[in-house]
Amino acid sequence: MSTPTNHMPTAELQALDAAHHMHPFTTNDELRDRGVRVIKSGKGVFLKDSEGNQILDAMSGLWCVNIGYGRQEMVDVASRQMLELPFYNTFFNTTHTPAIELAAELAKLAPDHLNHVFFAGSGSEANDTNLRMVRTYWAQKGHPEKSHIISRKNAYHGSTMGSGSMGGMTYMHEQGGMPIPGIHHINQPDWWAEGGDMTPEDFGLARARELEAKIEELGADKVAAFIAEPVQGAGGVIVPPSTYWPEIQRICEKHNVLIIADEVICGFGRTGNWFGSTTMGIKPHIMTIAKGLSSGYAPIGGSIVCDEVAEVINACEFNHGYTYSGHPVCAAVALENLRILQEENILDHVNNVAGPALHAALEVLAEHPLVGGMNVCGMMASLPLTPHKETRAKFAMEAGTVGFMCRERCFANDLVMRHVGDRMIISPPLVITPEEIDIFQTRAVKALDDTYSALMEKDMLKAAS
Ligand code: PXG
Repeated sequence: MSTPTNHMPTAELQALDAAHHMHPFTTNDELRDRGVRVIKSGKGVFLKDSEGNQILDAMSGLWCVNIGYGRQEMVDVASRQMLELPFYNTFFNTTHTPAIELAAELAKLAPDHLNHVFFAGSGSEANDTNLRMVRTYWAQKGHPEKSHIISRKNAYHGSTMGSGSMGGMTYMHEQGGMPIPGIHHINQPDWWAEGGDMTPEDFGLARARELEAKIEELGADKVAAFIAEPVQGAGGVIVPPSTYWPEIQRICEKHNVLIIADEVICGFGRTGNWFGSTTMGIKPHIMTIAKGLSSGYAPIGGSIVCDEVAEVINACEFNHGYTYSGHPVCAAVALENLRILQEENILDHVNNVAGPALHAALEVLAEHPLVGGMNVCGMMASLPLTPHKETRAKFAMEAGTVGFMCRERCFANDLVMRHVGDRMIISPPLVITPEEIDIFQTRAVKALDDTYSALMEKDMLKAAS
């Protein structure tokens, strides 16, 4: 078999999948019993499954297909590059044109002081690079003890030992010996769930000042870096209050702590600028990139590094790298993606067309009796579900039960919305049109109505005491 066969009956594909394929973040036995959904193709913002359903993908795959599915230009570039040079490494005094051009293009697009790129195959790998790079930076400067990293609870930075440890997902830490030593987590700026009676502004300041308290507890001479997503994605699209990031920036500058902005979701137009750091007013030393860098057409990630850190790292041998660092096919595909984003003015589309239309649709959805508000930044959003709008109450049953019910009803209505706990997540391809946003709204209302009816029927619309 030279190419995957696309015409086996669904049941056979499901049986083969269950027999041989171990899915990430999945209880595979349960999935086998439920039957996996087989996705066959994609065009624009729509997916087609093996039963022929046309599903609107309001998650861009996994927050990544920014330019939409099915772009012929991406295919052409990949095939040309595969013929010309499918692989060569960048380890031993060699380089190649796609890696050179992509690094230069990223330096042009990134904020002024960020001019150097270390490539990886994914966001997780890039964050492992960052962990070693900031520690090496301080060690080279004569401060090897300045090695601790501060991150946040409920952050997502990847699934490898380093990135998973920097992430703040406790259910990940429970398996396999994470977090590794030297990583600390402070609370997240989630006003909706944790702000209580405070104003968002006061809450934002209070949460930022937890960073200062943690730095003082550890000693500023021990803290290498603070890592955070400009807007938390996998944690539930948590848009920080306006006071949060300016205070974080002040604290990091005061205590000489590097800032790693994890732009894996926020980068490449998702928040309306090239990078979420610009949207949030952050001046990072390193930005983690992946996902939207290639719109998911090829696996590639990296770290965009500031002049100051690069100068120190470039002066030593940094014993780190991946076979596929700067992979020529992936780099060529990423370059083509950046060309499309620029030539088709997709950021203007986000800011003037799709963003406002999505905002309007979310305002309608936020009126639904099951929805307790909305968190939105550009083209990423979440709708927290609640049994009681006024008090932002949680449900009486285990967190995620209602979110999961809603996700299943979205799928049944040919819509992909992911759930994080009891929040519904929206992060569609940036190229989505207002007409497609109307379809999204109609299907989302139907899914919310269906969830609401099911909750009423089962007497589950109860708040936790
Ligand atoms: N940083 C951030 C901010 C991410 O969102 C990573 C790093 C890791 O990237 P890789 O390419 O190694 O996966 C991510 C990935 C979800 C979900 O369910 C989110 C991610 C990955 C898988 C699932 O929301 N984000």
